[in-house]
Amino acid sequence: MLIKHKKRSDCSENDVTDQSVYLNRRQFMKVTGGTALGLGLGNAFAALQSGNPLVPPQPLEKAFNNIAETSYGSGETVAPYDVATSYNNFYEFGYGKDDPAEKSGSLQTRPWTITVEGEAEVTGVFELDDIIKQAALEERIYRLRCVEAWSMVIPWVGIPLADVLKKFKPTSKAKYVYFETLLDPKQMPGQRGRSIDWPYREGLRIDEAMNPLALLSVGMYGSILPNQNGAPVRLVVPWKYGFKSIKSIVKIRFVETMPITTWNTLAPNEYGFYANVNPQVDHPRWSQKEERRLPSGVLFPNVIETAMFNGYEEEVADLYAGMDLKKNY
Ligand SMILES: Nc1nc2c(c(=O)[nH]1)N[C@H]1C(S)=C(S)[C@@H](COP(=O)(O)O)O[C@H]1N2
Ligand SMILES: [Mo]
Repeated sequence: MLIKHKKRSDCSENDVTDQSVYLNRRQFMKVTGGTALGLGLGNAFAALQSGNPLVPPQPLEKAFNNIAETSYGSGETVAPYDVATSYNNFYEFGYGKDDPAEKSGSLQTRPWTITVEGEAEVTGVFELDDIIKQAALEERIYRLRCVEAWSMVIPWVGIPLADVLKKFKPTSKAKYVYFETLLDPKQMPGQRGRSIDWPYREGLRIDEAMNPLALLSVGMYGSILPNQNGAPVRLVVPWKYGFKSIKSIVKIRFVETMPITTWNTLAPNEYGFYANVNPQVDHPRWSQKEERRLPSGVLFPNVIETAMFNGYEEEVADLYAGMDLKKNY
């Protein structure tokens, strides 16, 4: 436990800062054409924030057609594509922020099946592409707030999780939904280490999973998910800390009792099952009152206040009515 614990903190405090400086520098040089001081810093920052490095480089394998736009996130400044795809947490490929982009290239994401088990009428093994074909894809621009106190805004493409789960007809005993990532140390070098009891596991209470905000994402920036972002299918639960948004899902199990989840098991006093974004409940080793909104670095720290439920209070507060959120963190 202590060893695992230490790795998490290494990554969250030292590495994060160095990497963000590096990213910011790259973005900065791009915007200013290499003459960083040619523009006032304020102008460069404005260009960075409003500029156009938002689109994935084309062609990016196959892009989706017929994605319904929704109003979620209009008015947000979306992270540049190369920030969202080069600063990642995906421990199956290593603990560094750049490991997922560097080491996930060989992950085979097609064909891909999801096994559905447990308290549901419809169970079995399903082709991901069949699930996608039957669904209406939507674009949802969401804030992603990592428990490590950085955040970014990402335009996801996906299916409301409720639409997918309802197809399996969960029974009245299905009080929670449990998710598992692929277990394959051959493709996922980080799984050759044992500091985490692989596969990565996550879960939601059934009413949380059915909330309209919860998304089963199969793409971002109008294209399929890059491997480092959890291809070919991941959760996005924007009112919770990022670790709830499990990547590369191969199993969905409807269960009656609260399932075992990876970070909660590793350090229960630091990472709760609920993991709702909450500026009033600090992590034992750092404050959760603020976050670095990426792109961010030494010149542009871009530190903002963290909002309750990551700003989605109106949509989700009802789920927790009467619960002590300091205890059920
Ligand atoms: N399977 C798996 N899913 C995961 C993780 C992981 O290490 N393994 N990291 C989580 C964490 S801590 C965060 S912040 C988000 C990061 O998503 P992103 O890299 O697409 O921004 O993925 C989450 N999902
Ligand atoms: Mo995270």
